[in-house]
Amino acid sequence: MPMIRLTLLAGPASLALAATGIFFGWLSACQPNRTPPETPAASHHEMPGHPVASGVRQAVQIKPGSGPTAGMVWIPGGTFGMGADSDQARPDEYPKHAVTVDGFWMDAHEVTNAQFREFVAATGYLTTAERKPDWEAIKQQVPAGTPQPPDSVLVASSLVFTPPSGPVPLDNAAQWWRWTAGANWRHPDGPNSGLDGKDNWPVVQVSWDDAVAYARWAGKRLPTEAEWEWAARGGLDNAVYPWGNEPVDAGREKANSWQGEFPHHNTQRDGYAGAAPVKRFPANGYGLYQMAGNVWEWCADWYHPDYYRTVNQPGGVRNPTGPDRSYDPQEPTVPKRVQRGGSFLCHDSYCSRYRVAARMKASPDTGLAHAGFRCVKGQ
Ligand SMILES: [Ca+2]
Ligand SMILES: [Cu+2]
Repeated sequence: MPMIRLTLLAGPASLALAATGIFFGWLSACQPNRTPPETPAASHHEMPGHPVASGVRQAVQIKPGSGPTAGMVWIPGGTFGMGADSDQARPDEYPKHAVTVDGFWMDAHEVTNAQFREFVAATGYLTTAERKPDWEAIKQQVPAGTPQPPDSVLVASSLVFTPPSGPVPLDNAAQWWRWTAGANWRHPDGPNSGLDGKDNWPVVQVSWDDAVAYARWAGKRLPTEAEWEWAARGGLDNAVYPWGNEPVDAGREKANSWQGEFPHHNTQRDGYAGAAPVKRFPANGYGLYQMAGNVWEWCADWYHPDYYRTVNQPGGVRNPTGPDRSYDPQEPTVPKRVQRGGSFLCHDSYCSRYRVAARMKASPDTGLAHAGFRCVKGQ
C-alpha cells in the first residue's frame, strides 16, 4: 500500500520559511494514520451519559431554509461525543468528549464559484492569493532572523496540485504542490485554468480571511469546529463518516476522494480527479452535501492539538469556540485555523481525513486548490 502524504497547508509565512530553507513543516500536514499510544480507541465508550451505539440514526427531518436562510438546512441542537471514532484517529482527536451545541442554519453545500463571484462583484473584494504577499506581515509569524525570501517567491500566488508523471518518494510534498503565480479562485489550477462550466463547483484558493469576508457580506459566519463536526455527523451517533461506518470505497459512491496510487495515478472511480460539483454525492441526514471529501472547509476556531483536553469535563461543554490562541507543534510560530472534512486528495490508506472527527489546520492566509468553506447562521 503506497504511503500517501497530501493535503497541506501553506500560506505565505510557511512558504517564506520553506523558500529560505528554515524548515519544511508546511509540507507535512496529512500524515499517516496511527493510533495514539496513550488513549485507547474505545475510550468514548466510557463517556458518561452518552449512547455508545455507533451509526444509530436519530430521528431527523431535513428542514430547508428560505429567505435569508435559503440554501441552508436547519441543524438541530444537541449533545454528542466529539472526537475520535476509529483506530485511524490521531492524537488531536482525543479525548472524545461531550459537547452540546445550540441549533443553527448551515449552507447545504460548499460556497460555489457562482456565489463567490456575486460577493466579489458586489464588493470588489480582492482575495489573499490575488495580492502580493506582504513581507512585513509575514515577518510577524516567522522566527526572528528569518531572511526575506527572494522576490520571485513574493508574488501573488497560490498552491496548485501538480501530479508527477510517475511514482515519487512520498516524503516531500513539494513534488506535487507548486506555489504558482497567477493561481487564485478564478484560476484554481494556475493562470491557464478557469471556471467555465464550474458555477456549481466549490470555490477554492480562498484563505480563511477571504472566507470570513464572504460570510460577513452574506450575513453569516463560519461554523465553529464543534458545530461543523456535529453537523457532519448528520444525526448518527459515534459513526466514522457522515454516512455511517461503511468504508469510503465500499458499496455505492459516497464522497469524492483519491483512488489509486498517490500522487501520480488517480483511477477516478468516483468520477473526479479534482473537485466535484457541490451536490454530486448524496447528502447526510441533515441534508448537508459533501461534509466528507471534495474540498476542505474552513472553521472559525484556532487550531490547538490539546484543545479537547482543556474543555473535557463530566458535564460536557456548551458551544465551545476553540482555544484563545493557536498552536501547531509542526510549525510553532505560524498561527493556524481549523479545516475540516478532507478533500479529493485524501486516501483511505493514508490520512482518511474525511472522517467526521478528523482535524486539519492551515494559516489564515493559506489558499489551496482543494480548500473552500461553507457558512452558518444563528436562529
Ligand atoms: Ca476523486
Ligand atoms: Cu488528506
